[in-house]
Amino acid sequence: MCGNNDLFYLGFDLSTQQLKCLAINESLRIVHTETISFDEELPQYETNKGVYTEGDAIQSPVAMWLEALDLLFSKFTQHGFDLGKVKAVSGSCQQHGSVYWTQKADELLKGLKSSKGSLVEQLSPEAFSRATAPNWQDHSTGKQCREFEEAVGGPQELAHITGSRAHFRFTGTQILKIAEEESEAYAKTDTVSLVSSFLASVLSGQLTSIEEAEACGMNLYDVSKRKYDSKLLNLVDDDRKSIERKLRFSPIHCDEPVRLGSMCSYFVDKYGFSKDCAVYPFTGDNLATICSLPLEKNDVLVSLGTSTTILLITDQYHPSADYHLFIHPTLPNHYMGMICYCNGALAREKIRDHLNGGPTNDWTPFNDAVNDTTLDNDDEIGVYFPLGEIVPSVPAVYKRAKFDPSSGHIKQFVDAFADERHDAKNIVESQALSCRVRISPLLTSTVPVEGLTKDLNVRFDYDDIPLTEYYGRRPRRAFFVGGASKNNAIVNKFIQVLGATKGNYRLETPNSCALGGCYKAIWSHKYHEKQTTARFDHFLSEKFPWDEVEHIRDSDNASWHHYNEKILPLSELEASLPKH
Ligand code: XUL
Repeated sequence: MCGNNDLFYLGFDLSTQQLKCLAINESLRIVHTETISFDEELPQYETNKGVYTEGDAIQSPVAMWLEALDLLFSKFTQHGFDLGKVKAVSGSCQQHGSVYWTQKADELLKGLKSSKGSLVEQLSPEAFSRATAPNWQDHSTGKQCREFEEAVGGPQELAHITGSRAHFRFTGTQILKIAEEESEAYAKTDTVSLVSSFLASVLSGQLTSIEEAEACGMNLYDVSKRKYDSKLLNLVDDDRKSIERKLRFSPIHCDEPVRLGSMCSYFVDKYGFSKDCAVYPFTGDNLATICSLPLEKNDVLVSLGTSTTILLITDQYHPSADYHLFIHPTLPNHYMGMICYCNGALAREKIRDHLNGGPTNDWTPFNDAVNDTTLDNDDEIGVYFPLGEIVPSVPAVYKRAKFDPSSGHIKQFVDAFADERHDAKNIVESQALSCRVRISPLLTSTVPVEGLTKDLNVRFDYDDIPLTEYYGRRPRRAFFVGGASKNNAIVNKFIQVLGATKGNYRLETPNSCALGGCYKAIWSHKYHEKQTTARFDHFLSEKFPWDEVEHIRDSDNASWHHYNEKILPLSELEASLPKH
């Protein structure tokens, strides 16, 4: 089962502040890691945290990424790692960013030679019509976002087509802005890559198309029809053929691994790669994260960081303007749902500090309140959004209410509960419950619902579905990551509310993006070479280093049922909030 542990697979992670690369062996163990930190190791680009910020516009220099790549491979060889034993590479890149190539690019890529100088010397500036790539933190496309949504009838309609409503960072709105404001650069652009297809192009020495899962981060791709939407393309460019050509027509579908080519001779000659080393499509960082675990349909990954992010695997295309759906990068007919909340750790910390009488890092009083089963909050519901929230889409607001537990309807709004310990318990409950109700429509694993007395429709955002649906749908497994996943009080509450039927796990994920890239590389290669016929999740599950994952505990049914009672009141409370 271990195979030949002298053969390696590389997974890159080109993120905002650094380029990282991991090598794994056939047992999926990490055998080598190298990282280039942009600000520190390439100071000549004068980036701050990897980017240039000018008002709302945030960009990264493309030449810096090329230099980082050369530097990275030099480190591998300096440290004695034999790149000649690498069988295949894939990877993860920051999503949404775009690289603009000139007509000369393909020829320059195909002509890359180690004898002709470094990557940056051979490609920059001639290969690029813009020296920089818009970064996912860019906020400068408000006008273009409105145009996108108006073109198709509104945010929900755009989400229906492309998997997401319009977002500043999504590539379609970024390209439109460049077409409008930098007509010369746009006219000189022959090909637009995402960061992921840019890196795959450099490594394989030819322009490659965009990977399909990544194309779902552009607001341009019709997810159901699996092709770019003509109306949206026309919005970007009156000459639809021209933008189609720039995007290299169709993305690379994710149904089966597609071998893009071999590592180009530049890397073979300079760093000793084998000329057979295969390059497989790169994907986005969140998409790579789900590939770092053997996640199956109905599994959820809960990231309890500064913000709370949920990634889940679903076969339901049930889009919403409040979250994102992407085609799954390795499982055919599946999607990745991504729900991002603004108010995660920060909102909890504010209550922690109130309880402590000032800012300290002591979570004891907060955790005690969350764990306190004698603290009766069975008729209380509260939302705590010190920052404007994405889900639901509302401005910053705190609101508390008392409800009638027998009917579920709100009786009165209150300024405060009995004391602030109630806020500690209520914030964790309502954060977890918000996750639970938003993932329900995307789940297909159901449990029998007993003793249901109310069967009415309950609305959250764009979903108006029977309460029974919320009662019956439960995730399969829940994986907790991020800073607050180490806090047992918070995690246990999430476990109670989410009610995963096949267990709850906790893990550290310092490398999840690059590791997802490694796993994608090894599985793609073995599948392509007919050494396995297993689907990605099964292949990974069999070989997965489970010893690195902590099984926390199973969910208990009683707690899960208990939170059924708070679904209707939460929906009523959210309906009462001011809108953006
Ligand atoms: C996702 C997103 C970020 C970047 C970070 O939509 O914008 O997660 O991909 O690198």
